[in-house]
Amino acid sequence: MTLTTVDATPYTWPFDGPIDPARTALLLIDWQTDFCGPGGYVDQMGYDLALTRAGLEPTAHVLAAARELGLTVIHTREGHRPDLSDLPANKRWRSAQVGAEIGSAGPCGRILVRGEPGWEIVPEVAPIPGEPIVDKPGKGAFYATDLDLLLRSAGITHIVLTGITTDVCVHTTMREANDRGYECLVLSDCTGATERKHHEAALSMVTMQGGIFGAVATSGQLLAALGKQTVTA
Ligand code: C5J
Repeated sequence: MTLTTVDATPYTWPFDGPIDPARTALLLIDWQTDFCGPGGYVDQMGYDLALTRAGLEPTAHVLAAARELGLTVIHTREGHRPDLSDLPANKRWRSAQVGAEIGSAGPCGRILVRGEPGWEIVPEVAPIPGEPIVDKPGKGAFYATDLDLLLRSAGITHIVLTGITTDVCVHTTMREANDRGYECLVLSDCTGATERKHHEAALSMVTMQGGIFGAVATSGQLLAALGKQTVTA
């Protein structure tokens, strides 16, 4: 199987030649019930779940291809210790202002608390044995976690990002990865935000200044580069 480059924006990704599965990781960021399931954190705040769920199906196709080709697959989860000792006071306070206080009881258990039903990754893109799950207390997946160590130990230099939400945890993680020298690609239809305009703005920001944080492509464009057929609904 010959892998090629991705017809991405604003440049053909990656910058240094065809995709190398041995050096490329697929990152699945915070596909948790709290962010895309009924009764979770985002639902409790009153946002339209269709927006955060939109990327699930394309992500499942990309995940299947990545597993088949042997890419490193890493999942992340945002959440806090049950005693909330890793929850900054301002984060808690702000969540209370919008009616979904982190740590309080909701339909899916305590909001954004590790071990609760709402904190689990949804079945459509659930991890399988052997795929690391990185638990993070913040928005960026590199902060206060061993993600960088996992990636470097596996020889990863390139990262494909999927997940929710585009403008918060995906964007923060992409910026963190870019600063660490990883060559990043975000998949536009494998992400989603609580507001469409924020999703679009976040993707647009990636492409400014020649790809300030990396590049943007669709799942179809990535799958074509991986020699896989695009699945149309
Ligand atoms: C948010 C996230 N939006 N996973 N978290 O609070 O993007």
